[in-house]
Amino acid sequence: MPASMPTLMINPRNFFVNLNWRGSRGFSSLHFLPLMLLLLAGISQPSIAQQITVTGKLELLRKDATTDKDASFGVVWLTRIGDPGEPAPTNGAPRQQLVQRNKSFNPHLVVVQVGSSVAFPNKDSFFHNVFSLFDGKRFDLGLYEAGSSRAVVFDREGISYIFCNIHPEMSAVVVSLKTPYYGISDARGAVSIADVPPGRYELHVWHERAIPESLDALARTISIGDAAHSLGTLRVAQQPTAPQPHKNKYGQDYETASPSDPLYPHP
Ligand SMILES: [Cu+2]
Repeated sequence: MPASMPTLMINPRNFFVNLNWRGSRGFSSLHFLPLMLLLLAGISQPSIAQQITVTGKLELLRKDATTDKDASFGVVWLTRIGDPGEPAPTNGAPRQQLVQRNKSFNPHLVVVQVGSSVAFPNKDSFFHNVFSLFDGKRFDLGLYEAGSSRAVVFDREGISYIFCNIHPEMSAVVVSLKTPYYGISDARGAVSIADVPPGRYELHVWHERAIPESLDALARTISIGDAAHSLGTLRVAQQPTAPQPHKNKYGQDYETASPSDPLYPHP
């Protein structure tokens, strides 16, 4: 910096201005009063946008109009309108994982931003073969043994249904979104999305047991202002029947016995 350049230190919290004119001895700071006022006018708005918490309650409605007591694992997300998409997180070590233990995935549902990696550690004492052949990300991690782990990068938006080719009772879901503004409902249906900047958003709701049309009907444009925002009750119609048993990775029915023998041969 040249010796004659002014150095301005402005703290917007208390509007304290420290003006130091290097190399100009005897120059009163009063000479810079108009400049100071201009600068203060420019910083009169808070420099950090306020972050809003968006809340809502998801209800799963049965065919007989009663509500399901367990409304967990619904996903509610906000996509910023006019925004090409939030920057994807860097592909570092997976920050989320779907653990295989006691022939089940834990947790049942994981939500990630597109570009994120999810780890699939096998904590059982036998083999699993994790695969996904449906919407979202398609992959097959093959047969892998106790104590080992694999990771998958979810590089496109969508719902990935995760299964094991050995144990038909194992299932999980990975939802990959182009936004960091999402919440997962708890058993009571409560959803909270933290740190949302004010603006206009497209609201989306998803639940594994929902009738798709009822999810489409909930999609709408919302405006988030500078105060806490409630989405109210999000009523989702639940599918009247249990989902059909899924096929294995070859599109065939599972064998009736589900082998958990470590020597289970690769089909
Ligand atoms: Cu398995």
